[in-house]
Amino acid sequence: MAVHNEDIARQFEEIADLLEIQEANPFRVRAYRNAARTVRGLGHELSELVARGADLTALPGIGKDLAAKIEEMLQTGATHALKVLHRELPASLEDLLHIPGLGPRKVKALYDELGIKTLAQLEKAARAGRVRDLAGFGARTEEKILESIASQRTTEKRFLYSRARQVAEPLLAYLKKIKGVHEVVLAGSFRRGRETVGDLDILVTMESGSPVMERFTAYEDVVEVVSRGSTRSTVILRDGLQVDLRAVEPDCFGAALHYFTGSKAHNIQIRRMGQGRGLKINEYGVFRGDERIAGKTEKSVFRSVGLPFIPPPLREGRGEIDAAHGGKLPKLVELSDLRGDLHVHTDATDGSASLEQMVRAARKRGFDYVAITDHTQHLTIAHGMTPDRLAQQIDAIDRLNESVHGIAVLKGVEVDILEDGSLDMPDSILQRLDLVIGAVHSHFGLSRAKQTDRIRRAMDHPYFSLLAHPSGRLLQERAAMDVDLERLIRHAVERGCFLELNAQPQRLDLDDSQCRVAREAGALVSINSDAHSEAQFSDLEFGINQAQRGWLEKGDVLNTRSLGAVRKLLRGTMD
Ligand code: DGT
Ligand code: CA
Ligand code: CA
Repeated sequence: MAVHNEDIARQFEEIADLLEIQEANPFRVRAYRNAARTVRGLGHELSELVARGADLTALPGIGKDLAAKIEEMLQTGATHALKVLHRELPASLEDLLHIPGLGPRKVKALYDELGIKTLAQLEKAARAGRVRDLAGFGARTEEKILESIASQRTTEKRFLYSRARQVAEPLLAYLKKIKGVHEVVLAGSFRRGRETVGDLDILVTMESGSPVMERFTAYEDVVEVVSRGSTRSTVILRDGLQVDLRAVEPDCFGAALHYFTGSKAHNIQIRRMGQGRGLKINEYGVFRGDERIAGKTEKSVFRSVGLPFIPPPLREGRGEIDAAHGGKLPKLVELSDLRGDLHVHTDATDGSASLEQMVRAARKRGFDYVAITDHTQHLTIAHGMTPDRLAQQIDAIDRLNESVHGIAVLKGVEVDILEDGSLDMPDSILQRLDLVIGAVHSHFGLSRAKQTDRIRRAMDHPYFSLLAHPSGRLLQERAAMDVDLERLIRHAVERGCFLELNAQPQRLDLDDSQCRVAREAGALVSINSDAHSEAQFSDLEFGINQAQRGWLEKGDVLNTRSLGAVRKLLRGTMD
């Protein structure tokens, strides 16, 4: 069985969580967390590195012991260290840790004092009002626990796009190698670039007699074959992701691709347009009576109802058909339009690479500029910078700009927006910067009015340039803050500052509809990687997906501008 980096990272995280519950040495805990982050940030599968004989201890934060554990996991899928911990602590405690607001300390209190090991036990105790009396809990916490258990129950299991892609890529490569197979294409929500996907929908065309279905169901990561037929099979992969595979005739490939790309809402609207013209449109083609008049390509399907090609990210039934009809489809921003990245970390705070390494990696991607924006001291877990340390970094960037050619390094900071809306860094330092990114990292639970006011106040600060990850959500982990985002978007326009579309796959914040609101309000959006390692610049691809789903054009995006134009726009926010 192939062991992916994500599997390894998760086990390291679980070890860190369980060690923390055991109150183990914090340095040990941190070593595992850093290792998880390093593994996630790698551009290559560890299995490939090891197969090539690479020395894992050369990776940041990976010593001999962790390297041995990685090799153990690659060989056996698991590590002895985690098994030992599971003997001491029940594995189900991990589920408790996934409840927002329950960190290791609280989970330990629940376990030690109430003997709670599972979600079901937690729910029962919370219902009976036994949780509120524990030190550090209270009635509000108890209520929140019950809410999040209930919401976990009702939300279907979805997968982050990034995770789905990790699983899809080797599967697609495998399918392409099967004898007699021609096209292999991912359709569904994945093709539309949604931030999460429910399942993968793969279409293939092939010569008759190709063993594609047998080989698909025999894929090494398949744990369950739900159904197997000659034109359609469904399997479940090891991590729970479902995959539908459909074999289609080349003559109706376009119709099938259009149908299975969806969305359902979009399909229904297209089918209705067809009906208005006396056409029947389904996954087998476009028919007038019994005659198939289109369907070999997607373009032919759109043409049959008088429309130009509509890019998949727009196909959500949110006005794209009217726009296409009126010749008003947006010309979507693309990855190659980005000229720089305005949100990047280094090992001065919680990044894993040095200032110089990050700058070189940005230059290698062809960027004209990159902004270094490390954390401030209020964010202690990220080793946030004091004013003195930021001043040193500013000097270091000045020196670097003299020695590095081909890219401009902008001086920035990701400053914590404190509870009262003030910024966690004195003005005397902020004024030396090219840009100031403000970010909420605490007090997510304020009331809507207070939260909106807090952020507005931060935006009113004379040196505020850009609002990082505006909703604060972490997909599948933390809900968006209760905040009036439309108001903040309008405020950004009035104030002349900008909003981020954070490209980290778990953030993608702004989300697609918020991007669209920003565009309509005339606010410029900056698509930023928030890279914490050299490899994470490639997260920008996820940001571009989301931007496209939000109808953004090149002109709507701040960092498609030239260095000169960006400098000028940023200077506007800094005086
Ligand atoms: P997901 O998997 O929940 O992330 O979302 P999708 O969009 O991939 O949905 P899925 O996998 O259920 O179906 C794939 C596509 O097939 C969907 O986007 C549109 C098409 N489709 C599925 N069911 C229907 C239906 O009842 N009517 C129409 N018109 N299209 C459908
Ligand atoms: Ca799907
Ligand atoms: Ca499906």
